[in-house]
Amino acid sequence: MNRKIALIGAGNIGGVLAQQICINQLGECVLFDVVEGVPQGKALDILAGLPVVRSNAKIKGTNDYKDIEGSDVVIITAGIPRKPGMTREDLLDKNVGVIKQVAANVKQQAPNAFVIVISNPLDAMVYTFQKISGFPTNKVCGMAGVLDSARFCAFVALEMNIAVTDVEATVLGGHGDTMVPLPRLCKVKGKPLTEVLSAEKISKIVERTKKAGGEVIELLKTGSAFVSPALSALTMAESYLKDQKRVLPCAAYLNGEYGIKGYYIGVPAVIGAGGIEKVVELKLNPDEQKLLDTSLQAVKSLVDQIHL
Ligand code: TXD
Repeated sequence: MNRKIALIGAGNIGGVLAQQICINQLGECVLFDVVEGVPQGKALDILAGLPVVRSNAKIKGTNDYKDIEGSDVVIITAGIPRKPGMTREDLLDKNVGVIKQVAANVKQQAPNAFVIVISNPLDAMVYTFQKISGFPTNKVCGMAGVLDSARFCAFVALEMNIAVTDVEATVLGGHGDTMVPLPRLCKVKGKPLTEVLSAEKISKIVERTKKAGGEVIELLKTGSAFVSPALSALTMAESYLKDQKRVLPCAAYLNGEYGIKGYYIGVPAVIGAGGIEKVVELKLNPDEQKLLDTSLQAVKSLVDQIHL
């Protein structure tokens, strides 16, 4: 069955996503942006590279929402990214307006899609999309946890000089300074991280993970991380399209899990053909639960400012 994947926003992340979707032949790709020429130009560039990698994927760049009609998956990166010195929260006003407009159009053209929001401030943008579109909460989620957890794994592997594939880590909470990396549950080939690294080293890795997005921005100066976010969202889309039922940390709607109700926040969840099929509840100790509650307060204060 041919699947259709719409990318709303043809900027840095949208461009890498389009390229990866086509190379991996995940489905037909439609790249949408409000800026004329950019989605068409990126689509043409990718199209021309596909014979080289022997991919028969279809891709189209467009400024017309009609082209995303009937999409199975919609991935949203529309909005503005951070510049050096900015917090994710500084993007709120501008990106709320963008997401409201995107939600109205996605609702009209692709009412059955599984939606992955990437735009920042992430948890508040997912919330906005769901409220405006009225989509079932299990069909709307946000990408942050896969990326934050991957960053955690990458830094552990770097520190220990071992393969990243032998490190398993989870980051919970909102996608901001209050995110909650969980060293207690991080495993290096089955061994708890706390048994293989000193408390001081772990604390440095946790801090670096929390600030990893900012570290990239300070280096790039003109935008934020875009390859790792695209690969993370791709993993989520693939799990949905292929019904892989992978357990992936993502911003999911909570209905009492972790003692939280009515908000989107980062937790591990099963992603399969049913969308967010299940929220996985980890047994947190009191300190970890406290950190998650603090993170929720940060998410709530942003959501409250939107007045939806
Ligand atoms: O983990 C995460 N969730 C993130 C999120 C990790 C990294 C970056 N994260 C956020 O993703 C970042 O803060 C931004 O809010 C988004 C997109 O980042 P990207 O680097 O792709 O930004 P770009 O290159 O500026 O692309 C944004 C595109 C750009 O082409 C605009 O023309 C377009 O969005 N745009 C719109 N498209 C459609 N509709 C509207 N209204 C619109 N407004 C701008």
